[in-house]
Amino acid sequence: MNKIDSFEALKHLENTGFFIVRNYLKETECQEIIDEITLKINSFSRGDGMDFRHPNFENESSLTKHFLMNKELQNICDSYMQSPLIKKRCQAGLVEHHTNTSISSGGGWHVDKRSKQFKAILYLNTVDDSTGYFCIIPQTSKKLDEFKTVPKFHGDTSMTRFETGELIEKGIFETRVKILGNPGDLILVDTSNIHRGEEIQKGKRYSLTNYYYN
Ligand SMILES: O=C(O)CCC(=O)C(=O)O
Ligand SMILES: [Fe+2]
Repeated sequence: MNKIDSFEALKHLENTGFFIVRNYLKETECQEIIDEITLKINSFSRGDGMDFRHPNFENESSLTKHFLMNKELQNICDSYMQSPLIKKRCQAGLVEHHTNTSISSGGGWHVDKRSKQFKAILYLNTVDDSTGYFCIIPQTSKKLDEFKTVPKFHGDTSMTRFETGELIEKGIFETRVKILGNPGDLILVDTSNIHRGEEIQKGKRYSLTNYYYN
């Protein structure tokens, strides 16, 4: 398991909105977690992108619990957020390709919140250009007011969803960073930057996501 250079991580989070830690978890451990997800898949529900999600997988898997309770990640979260943690949970996700259906993790360009939000996303299998990679437009959190938002559903006032067309028109779509990776690669991210899970073109993507609520 690789240790995180927290100075670098905090600097990158501040400057770009994300930081990648390669090879954070062993591939054998990732496979164990995939096996646990596979066993429990009937208790998962569909997310916004028609992906499968379990909101509290730490209750089903000790390796997942260990990932959620990781002190190193918590310390980076504390330093970055500069506000006390209220609760945390670990979501397990499976994005699976189906012909003629658009499936992604999260469904389209969005921010989770319009204010700082720290998350840690762990890829459990190989994520290439066609397996629903995480994608982020760096340095967007401080200029959200420049973009119009679209409601997620009738009456939605969260102002968290954006249209691809507008991101292209305003010239920031081109600056997006596609995060591909191997099993065990970890993404630390401030999800108040515009991001999405890309639509999956083939195969499956398994991941764990730590949610930290401050
Ligand atoms: O898992 C991903 O690639 C991103 C998911 C996401 O943005 C979300 O669930 O808010
Ligand atoms: Fe998100």
